[in-house]
Amino acid sequence: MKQKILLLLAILALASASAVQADDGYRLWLKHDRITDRTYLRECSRQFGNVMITGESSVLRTAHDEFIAGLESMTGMEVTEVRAPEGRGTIIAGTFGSSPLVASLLSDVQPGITGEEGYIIRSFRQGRRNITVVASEGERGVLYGIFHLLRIIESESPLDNLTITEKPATKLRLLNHWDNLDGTVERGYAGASIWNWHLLPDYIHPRYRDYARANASIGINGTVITNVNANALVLTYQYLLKVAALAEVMRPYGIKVYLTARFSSPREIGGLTTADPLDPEVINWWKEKVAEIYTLIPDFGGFLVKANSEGQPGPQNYGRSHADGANMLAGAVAPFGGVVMWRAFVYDNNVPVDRAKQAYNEFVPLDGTFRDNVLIQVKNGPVDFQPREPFHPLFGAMPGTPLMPEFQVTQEYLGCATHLVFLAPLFSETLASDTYAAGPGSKVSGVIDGTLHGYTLTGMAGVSNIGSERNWTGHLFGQANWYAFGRLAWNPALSPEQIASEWIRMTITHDPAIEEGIAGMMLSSRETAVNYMTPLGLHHIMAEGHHWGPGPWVERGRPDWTSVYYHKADTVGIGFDRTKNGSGAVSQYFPPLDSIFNDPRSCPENLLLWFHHLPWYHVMKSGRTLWDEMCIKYQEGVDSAEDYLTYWESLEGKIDGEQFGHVRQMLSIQAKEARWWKDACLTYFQTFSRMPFPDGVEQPLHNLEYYRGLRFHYVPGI
Ligand code: GCW
Repeated sequence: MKQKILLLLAILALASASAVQADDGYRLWLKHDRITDRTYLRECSRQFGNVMITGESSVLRTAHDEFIAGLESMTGMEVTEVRAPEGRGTIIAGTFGSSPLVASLLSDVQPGITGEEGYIIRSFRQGRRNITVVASEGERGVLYGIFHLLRIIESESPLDNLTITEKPATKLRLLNHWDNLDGTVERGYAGASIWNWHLLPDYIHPRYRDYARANASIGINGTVITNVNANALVLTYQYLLKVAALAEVMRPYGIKVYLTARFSSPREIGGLTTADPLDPEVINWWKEKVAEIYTLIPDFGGFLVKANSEGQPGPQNYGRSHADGANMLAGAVAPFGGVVMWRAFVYDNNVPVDRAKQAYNEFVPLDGTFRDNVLIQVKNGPVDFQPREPFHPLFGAMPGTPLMPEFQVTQEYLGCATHLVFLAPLFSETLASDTYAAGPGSKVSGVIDGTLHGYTLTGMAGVSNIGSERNWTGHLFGQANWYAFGRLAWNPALSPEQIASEWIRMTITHDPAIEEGIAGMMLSSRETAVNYMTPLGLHHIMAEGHHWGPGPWVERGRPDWTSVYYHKADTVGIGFDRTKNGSGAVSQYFPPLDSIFNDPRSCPENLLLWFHHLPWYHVMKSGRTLWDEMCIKYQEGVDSAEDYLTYWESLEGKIDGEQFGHVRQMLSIQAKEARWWKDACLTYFQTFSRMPFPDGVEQPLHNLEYYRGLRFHYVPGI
């Protein structure tokens, strides 16, 4: 009897071990599931049976551990660690400086080709041996090369004759966390902050390491761990110890920690009576504070600052300029190699005629006056992370100052974490925009990577969508946006198609037909969201405060926080006149863009109402009236959202059950909310156009009063 029970238990244990692990999303794109294709497995063992990853530094040790763990998990192989190439296949990784073997195998590589972070992966035969080399001038480069190789294996791509040379386009590839010290996350929709400030520095949650690892795997090399609406407390010794503990976890993954600096800190925690950046005591306070930080965190990255914007303190409180403020902080971090990222998202308390113009007006006159270690961090568009904006006119307009773009990975204006909106197309649209700053072909990406104006300091920031939910981002597809940000910060020229394909293969499936179907959904999803939220250049018409859901009727409060300020609908027409006869914002763009945007006939229709106030009867390229076109766009958005759900339902049983169920529910919410957006916006705008809905546009489910009367409590993210 006892034996029988033991046997049964053993069988049960075996059965559960071999059952497919339901995918709760925690492992992100680093699932490293066992590869089933036998030919591929044989190839792996031919190439990588022996491993020689040398080097004593913590980053190289990480590269070593990651490769072996990843390979063993994907192939089941037991690798042998060797001191010289052996057997059929050996992988050799290291820096040119620390591994004489690497240097001799790649003796043709000129210094500077990889830099500290780039890498070369080459595979070739040496006699009867297969050799794969992963090499860089810097240890981080080796780590990134190892993650690249793991990505190749994970997506079961060919392993022979690899000749890969990669070098990141930007130096600072950073996540920005809008995480507060009380554990909430501003515009965060994936649960509480991942930083447990209460338990730090003594308790190191395993998530911190997994976070660092995920970031390193896509080339992110820094993280600003606190909200730009900053709390001075984080600069106190008590909190700096906590920050230092986090920095320690990040270090082996090549990730530096940065903090947001509240400009009034000298007053709030320093006992001074002023925070005037030209005051000697203030200057000295920051110098000492910075020295204290570097004692605790020798590789501290620097500060990100939001000043004189939305109520944050700043140098203008003392009659000083943004440059005075930035340069003072930059002076404090300069001796330690730190940087200051000063945000251009500024607008003051005097409501401007056109908020879209303000950053340009304030910053262009300061061009060339910032210290070398200052970057100006500019949102991708001139208003605020809308589903579609033109690129920010500052790009190209500050040749003497490094600019780094800030993208929003968290979906503040794109359905929070509930809507599937793949953001690579949005990011790429900005990066590929031609600024014409130095003639045609002066793309935003060329500003950012420094080639256009010769910036030596370059970077890209993404406002994180990460929280403490098990799957990190709330929506499984939110992970794809984190992934896309990292990949584009590394290489802004990567296509959204390629990024989607990599992500799907590592996260969901290798089945080519399903991959194609899911990619189709992802790649169209941004346009779908634009259609059901803000088609034809509409913007900022979402609900007040939480920004979730439609609110085109919002008209109370500070004018440039209302919707009516932006859409300006009236019985004649709709749209914000930013032409030369209007606010003149078009003139902030270089010729010929200014004229292209200025004329409704040449202005791209997807930005039409951004730049023009046009009559409801305005004839569009399709031959329809503006009103009809707008209605049809809204309907298209709803139809596509419904198609996504239908398509996803066809995947039942073909992909992981937990992924399937999770996304199915999210898509069903999205389809419902897409209709809500359409119905609310169209019933509202119809009160101005007084025109009927054209054929093919479904009647709204409710009347305008119903939509206006909806109230929501405790929407996350504020
Ligand atoms: O988009 C707005 C957000 C604020 C945010 C601000 C900013 C952190 O609604 O929540 O504050 O932009 O970027 O500073």
